[in-house]
Amino acid sequence: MAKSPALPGNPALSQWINECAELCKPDKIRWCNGSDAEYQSLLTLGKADGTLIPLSPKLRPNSYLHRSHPDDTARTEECTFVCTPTKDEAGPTNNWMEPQEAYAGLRKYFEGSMRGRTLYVVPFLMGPVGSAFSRVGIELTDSLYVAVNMRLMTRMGEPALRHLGQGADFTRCLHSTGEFDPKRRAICHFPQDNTIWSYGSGYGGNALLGKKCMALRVASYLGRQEGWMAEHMFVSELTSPDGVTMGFTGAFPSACGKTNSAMLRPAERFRSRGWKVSTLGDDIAWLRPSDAAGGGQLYAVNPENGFFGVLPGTSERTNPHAMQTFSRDSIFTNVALLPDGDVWWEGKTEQPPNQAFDWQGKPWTPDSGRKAAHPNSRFTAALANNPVLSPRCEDASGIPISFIVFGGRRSDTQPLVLESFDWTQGVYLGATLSSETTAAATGKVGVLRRDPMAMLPFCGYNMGQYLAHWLEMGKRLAKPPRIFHVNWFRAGADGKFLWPGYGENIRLYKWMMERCQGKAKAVETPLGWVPPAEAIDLEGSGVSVERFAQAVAVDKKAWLKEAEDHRVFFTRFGSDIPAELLEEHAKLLRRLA
Ligand code: OXD
Ligand code: MN
Repeated sequence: MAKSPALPGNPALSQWINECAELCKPDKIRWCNGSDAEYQSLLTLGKADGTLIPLSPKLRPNSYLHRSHPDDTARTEECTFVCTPTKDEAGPTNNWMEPQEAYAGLRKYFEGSMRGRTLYVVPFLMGPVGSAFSRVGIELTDSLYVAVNMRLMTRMGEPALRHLGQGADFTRCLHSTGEFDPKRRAICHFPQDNTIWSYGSGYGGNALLGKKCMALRVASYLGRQEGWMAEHMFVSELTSPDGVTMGFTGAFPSACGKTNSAMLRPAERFRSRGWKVSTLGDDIAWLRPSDAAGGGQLYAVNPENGFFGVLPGTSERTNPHAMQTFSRDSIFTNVALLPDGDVWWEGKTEQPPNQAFDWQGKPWTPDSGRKAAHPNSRFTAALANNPVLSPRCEDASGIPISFIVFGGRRSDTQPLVLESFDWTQGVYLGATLSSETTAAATGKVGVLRRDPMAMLPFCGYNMGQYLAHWLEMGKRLAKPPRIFHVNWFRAGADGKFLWPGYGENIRLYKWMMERCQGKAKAVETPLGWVPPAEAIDLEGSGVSVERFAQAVAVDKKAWLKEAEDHRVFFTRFGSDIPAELLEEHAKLLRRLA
C-alpha cells in the first residue's frame, strides 16, 4: 500500500493522509501542487483513460468534455447528511446521522475503495491569498475529474500549504467515487470535526468538496461560531456612469440565474452610457462585519477561484460574458458533442444542430425526442477567464456590500422587485424565499419549495438558529446593507414572462443603487417598497407601463394565502424560529388586513 511522503513541518497533515490511505488502500498517492505543468499532465492522463474527451483545439482551445455516470448528474440531497451529536443541532431541514454511526457506516464503504487507483492529495485555499477570510481544505480523492476541476475552482497547492503552515486547522475532505452506485452513496458533513466524507458520486456539488460541502455547509457552521456568514450568493460590483461603485450580493436557489446576474452585461442603452457590472463570484460569498473603526459594514469575498455554471439556456443573448469565459481552458460536463469537435446544449443557439452526440455519447438529431445535453450540464472555468472580472476579487479585505438581493423563481404572487423596510424585515423576506425546483438537484422539477436565503440544501446546522444568526449579524452592523427581493420569472395572464430579464435587469439594479443613495422614488406596499413605473427607465425594454405595474402588483388575496404558508413553514422550526420573525409575520398580516 502506498504511503504519503512525509510533509516537512506538518505532522498532523501527514498523519491524517496516512490514516486515510491505510483505510482506502490506493496503489499510488499523488500530491497536487497546482502548477500549470501538473494540470497539463493530469489532462493528458484524463485523455488517455477516457475521463476527458479533447474538444477542437481551434474552436475550444485546451478544453475537454466529461461524461458522467448516467446515475450521477446532480446533487443528491437525499444522500447528504449533517452529522452532529444531536439531531437538533442539524435541525429539521437537514438529513441527520449520529457521527460515530456515520463514520462507521462510511468506513465500510471506504475500506479498500482505492485499490488499483491513485489517491490525489489536493490542498486548496478558499478565499484570497493572505486574507483573514481564507481557510484551507485538503481533499483526498480517487477522481482525476475532481482533481482537474479543483485546479480550476480553487487556489490549489502552494497557496494552501503556505496558508496552513504547520497548523492543523484545515477541513479534512475524503472522497471516493466508489462504484457510482446511488444505493452506496453518502455525503456526510461533520461540522464539529471540520471533516467531510463523500462516497459514491463524482458530481460537482457532491465531489468538489471545497464548494458546497466546505464553503457552505461546514463554513456556515464555522461562521456562526466565529461571527461571520457563508452564503449561497453571487458577489458583484455595480458601477454607474458617474463613477460610483457599489458591492452587492444575490442569493437565488440553484439554476435560477446567479451566474447570469454575476456577469450581467447591461442592456445597450445603459452600457453605452457607462453602466457596468463586474464579477467577483457567481455562487458563494463569505461575509464579515468590519469593526466599528472600519465603519461597521458588511464585507464579502468569493472563496472560490472558478465557475461551475449551468449551461442550458446560456447563449450570446442571455450571458455573453459566460460564453467568453468558457471559450477556452474549460471543462464541459454532460453537454452534447458536435461533429466539428465543439459542444452544444439546449438554448445555446436558436437552431439546434442537425446532428450531435448527446450527453451520454449516443447519436442525436433534433427528431430524437430527447434532450441533447443534460438539463444540469455544466462548465468549469477559472475566474480569470471572465472578461468582466473585478480586479478586487483578490483583495484580502473583501469588498463592502451596499445591498443584498434575494430571488426565487415564481410564476405568480411574488413581485418583480421590492425593497425591505429594514434589516429584520429583509431577513423575513429571505427566510420565506420560495422557488420552483430545478434540475440542479435530483427530484421533481418545478415544485414550489421554501428555500430560506437559497440555503436550504447548504446550511450546515439548524436553520432556525441560522436565521437567528442573520438577525444577530444585522445588530453588529452600523451600516447594514439594504435588502431587496426580486422575481425575474413572474408571468402575466398570457403565461408569458412580464419582465425580459438578463441584461435588462440593469434597470432594476440602477433603482437599487439609487435607493441606497436616497435618490429613487418608491411606493409603500404591505410587502415593502416597490418602484413606481416612473422610477424605472423602461425605454427600449419592450415593457409597457401597464405591464410593469402588473409585474410589481401585490395581490392581497394571494398574499394572505402566502402568509399562511409562511406560518406553516415556520412551525417546522419549533422554538428555534426567532421571535423577531414571528413578529414580522404578525406585522405582515396587519399590513395585508
Ligand atoms: C451549484 C448548485 O452547483 O447550487 O451551484 O447546485
Ligand atoms: Mn449554487
